[in-house]
Amino acid sequence: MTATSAPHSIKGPVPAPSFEGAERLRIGIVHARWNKEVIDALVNGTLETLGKAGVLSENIIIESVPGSWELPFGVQMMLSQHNLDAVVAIGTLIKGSTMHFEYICESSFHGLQRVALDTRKPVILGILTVLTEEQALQRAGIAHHLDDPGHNHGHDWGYAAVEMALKAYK
Ligand code: DLZ
Repeated sequence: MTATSAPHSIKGPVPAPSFEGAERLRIGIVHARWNKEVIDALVNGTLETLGKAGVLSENIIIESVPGSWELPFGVQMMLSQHNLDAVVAIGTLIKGSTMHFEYICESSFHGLQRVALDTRKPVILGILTVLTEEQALQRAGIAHHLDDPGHNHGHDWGYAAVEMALKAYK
């Protein structure tokens, strides 16, 4: 390892051992439109692993909401209007100089969990909550100006959606 390369990390999930049956699944993505560059990378990362796991592109629907605050309602509406097996909610909250960040983080996290438990449908938490723009770029795998562009967390969310959708599939 050179002095500038990224240190070894043990964090992060391993994908489920099997995604058998994924071709039957219908998956939704609802994404916020704040911090678009990062959001685009995260949505693409999610789509990549949904495809790798075997979900058909015609069985994926994508909608957007203004910001992360609107994600719980957006997911609830999507679940009520479409027959879906899981939804990935994608947003990026970057801390500013006021308390806005803390309130939106807390409410959107609680809201998404509530929607999942109330509807009995898996809702995948795809919201980055970061302190700097740099951290957001790294967690979307697009910090190309660095030696290591980082890891696209959307990859983990796609796999998580398939795993949880298969668990809930009737
Ligand atoms: C207002 C706001 C702020 C300050 N920051 C973000 C952010 O970093 N990421 C995000 O997704 N949304 C942000 N928003 C917008 C709110 O989520 C919401 O869309 C507006 O307050 C309108 O309800």
